[in-house]
Amino acid sequence: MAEARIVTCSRETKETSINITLNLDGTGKSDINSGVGFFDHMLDGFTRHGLFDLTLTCKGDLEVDDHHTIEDCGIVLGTAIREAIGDKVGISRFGHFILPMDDALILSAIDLSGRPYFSYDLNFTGERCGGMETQMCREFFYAISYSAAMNLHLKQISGINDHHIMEGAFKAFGKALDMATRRDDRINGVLSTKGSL
Ligand SMILES: [Mn+2]
Repeated sequence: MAEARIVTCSRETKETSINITLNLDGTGKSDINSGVGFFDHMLDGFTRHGLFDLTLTCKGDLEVDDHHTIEDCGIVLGTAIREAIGDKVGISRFGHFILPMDDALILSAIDLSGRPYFSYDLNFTGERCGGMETQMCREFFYAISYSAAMNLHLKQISGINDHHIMEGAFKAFGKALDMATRRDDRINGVLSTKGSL
């Protein structure tokens, strides 16, 4: 039986106080309270479709705006992902998904390479979805990419409705991350010609 890949990460600043528990081998259960309802809805989709388990609480300075809350949740979730994948022995490393959600079609591709890279091509027409600024979608995934040290591409192939575009991106990311973090019995050691990642 392979060891459990469950980690808890906390981070406290003058702007936010965040606690996250992530299980890479979950069943899609989430208990999320960031203080931003729409962002909770996005993280719920990520968790459910990635088949992770995620508990997240954030007390952020929402009296300012949602920026610190969402960016810092990205930093802590990315850190949890990096810690949970650990030495990357026996995992698939690459993951991708093209997720349709009504009018939206979103591509997510991941390499858990240890080298952060971020490419983002989502285009929203409105400033907000519920209580979340659409600009914060980019900040969230950028924070994930550098704190998890992953290569992350997110691309909108089509889409009209902002809610569908953003939700499609979170679900596509969850599906791609699930694929990249899967253990494969055929892989001995770390899947790299260099021998480490
Ligand atoms: Mn929705």
